[in-house]
Amino acid sequence: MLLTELRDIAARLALEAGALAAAGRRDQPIVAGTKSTGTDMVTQFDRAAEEHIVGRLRELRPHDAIVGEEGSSTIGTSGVGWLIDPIDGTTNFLYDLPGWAVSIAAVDHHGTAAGAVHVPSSGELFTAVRGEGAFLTTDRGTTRLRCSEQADLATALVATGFGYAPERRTRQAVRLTRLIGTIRDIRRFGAASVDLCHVAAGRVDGYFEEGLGPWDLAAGELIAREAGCRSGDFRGGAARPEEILVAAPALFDALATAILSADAADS
Ligand code: LIP
Repeated sequence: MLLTELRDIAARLALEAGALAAAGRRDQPIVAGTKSTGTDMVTQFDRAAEEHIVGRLRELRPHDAIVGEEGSSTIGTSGVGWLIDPIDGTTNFLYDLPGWAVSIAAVDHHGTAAGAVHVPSSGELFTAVRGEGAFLTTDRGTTRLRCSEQADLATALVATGFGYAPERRTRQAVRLTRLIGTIRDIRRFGAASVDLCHVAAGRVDGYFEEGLGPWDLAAGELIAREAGCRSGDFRGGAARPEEILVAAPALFDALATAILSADAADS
């Protein structure tokens, strides 16, 4: 199976699931529940979108493993697995705000092989294949993504997000009060996969967050790397759901140091 075929499947299913969720949000009353905390939301459309994606993957790739945010878990035998966030940015979706996305990544024994992030509110489809670049497709065509060349922390625009647990969110906000004076400004869009695509597109110069799920970052982190961004944790290690920093290469070390310094000021 060529990696480009995995990308095409991810893209097709992200578009299908995005259309399904958007139509449901428009035409039906929303039924919301909670997961890890009282603000960690899930709707019937999160579940419906995941069920759609899983069903289609079983048709197209019956021997692959599948892990979805809303509980799907299938062991595979093919060496290929899928990480699904059927609606990333569920709070945005619940409040009928733009900026929620469908994020689908294919992984193999080398890591993330291909990924797609679809933002229904903008019609944008971000895709990447390992080693073959990252692209943005809209109704105006397809363009190659390149991250920014920002090297100056003081004029860097940085995206971030906050956890669902109030204590963690408070600690993250306190750190931000120490960081925000050292950068241009922050943006909090509400969906990690979209934040990562914004870095890939050079719309923000960096993004960092902690406490994500593997499905939040798998596709977007590949897209960002394939767009030339540097990816890691705050201390020189590899990016992981617990701690991710993605930024313009010339900015990465200064931003990582600033984040750690803001943390240290708290201890
Ligand atoms: C969201 C992440 C976002 C984070 C939110 C939430 P969900 O995922 O994409 O970056 O800040 O707190 O975790 O729960 O909407 O799929």
